[in-house]
Amino acid sequence: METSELEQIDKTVKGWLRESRDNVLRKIDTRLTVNTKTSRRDLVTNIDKQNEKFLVSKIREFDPDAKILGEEGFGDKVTSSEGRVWIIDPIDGTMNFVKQRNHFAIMIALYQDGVGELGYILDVIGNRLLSGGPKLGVFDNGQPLAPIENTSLKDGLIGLSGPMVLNNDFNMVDIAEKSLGMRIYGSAGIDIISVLRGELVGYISYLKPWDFGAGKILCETAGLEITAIDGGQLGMLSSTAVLLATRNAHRDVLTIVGK
Ligand code: 2AM
Ligand code: CA
Ligand code: CA
Ligand code: CA
Repeated sequence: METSELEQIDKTVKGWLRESRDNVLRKIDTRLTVNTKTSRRDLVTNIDKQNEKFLVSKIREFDPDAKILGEEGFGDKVTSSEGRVWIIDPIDGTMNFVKQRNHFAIMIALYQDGVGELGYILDVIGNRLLSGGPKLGVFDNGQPLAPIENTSLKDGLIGLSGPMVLNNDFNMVDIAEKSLGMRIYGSAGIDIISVLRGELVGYISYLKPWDFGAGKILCETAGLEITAIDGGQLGMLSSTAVLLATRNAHRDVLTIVGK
């Protein structure tokens, strides 16, 4: 896609995100309908569903030929990365949303033939939007993102997933011990924003395409490494343990994992 076209799309998506945030904030103090999915820790609320429906309808109207992959299933069954594919996570960090009404994100990504074009992660309560892509650059609330220092694992905080630490998957306890400290935020979007802003040196979690779709585009553009935890390539439709980090911390983690 051409830069001028991407700039036009970028303005449009930011409008959807403003509206989407307003919708969520308007209902944040109402009683939520909460349902479980695969386990008692895997939740979906009426707001997740409403927000996905809202974003799907905006995308359909704007880009009727594209495919849409949404976590809650209001998009399409997407089995190939061909063509234009929009990926939506309407509320990332649903457990935080339910228990804290804070520390959750709305995420949107646009891929063309498997190549990331635009990514958006909005920290709803913090009102912070990380946005952009390879042709536009990365922006933090509209300002060019500050350069990210290539910090090593031993000199930084690492964002981890609770279940991975509890099970010590991939030597997660060693990884935490080698760092200056671990943080478990419970939202991939909030973790990825923190890595982009240099507050964390990396983030590791089992993720689905809607969890890392936007983050992959922003991280790659910002010069961070993002791969599967064995160092293998991360396709846009992968569901796997994901490692994103500065170059140095990425290397440090792979060494501990044994790759
Ligand atoms: P979600 O809130 O959109 O489901 C911590 O739970 C992070 O991992 C969140 O970003 C969450 O996204 C994501 N995640 C991925 N798979 C999950 C699962 N099976 N249960 C809970 N969270 C999951
Ligand atoms: Ca979910
Ligand atoms: Ca998610
Ligand atoms: Ca979600």
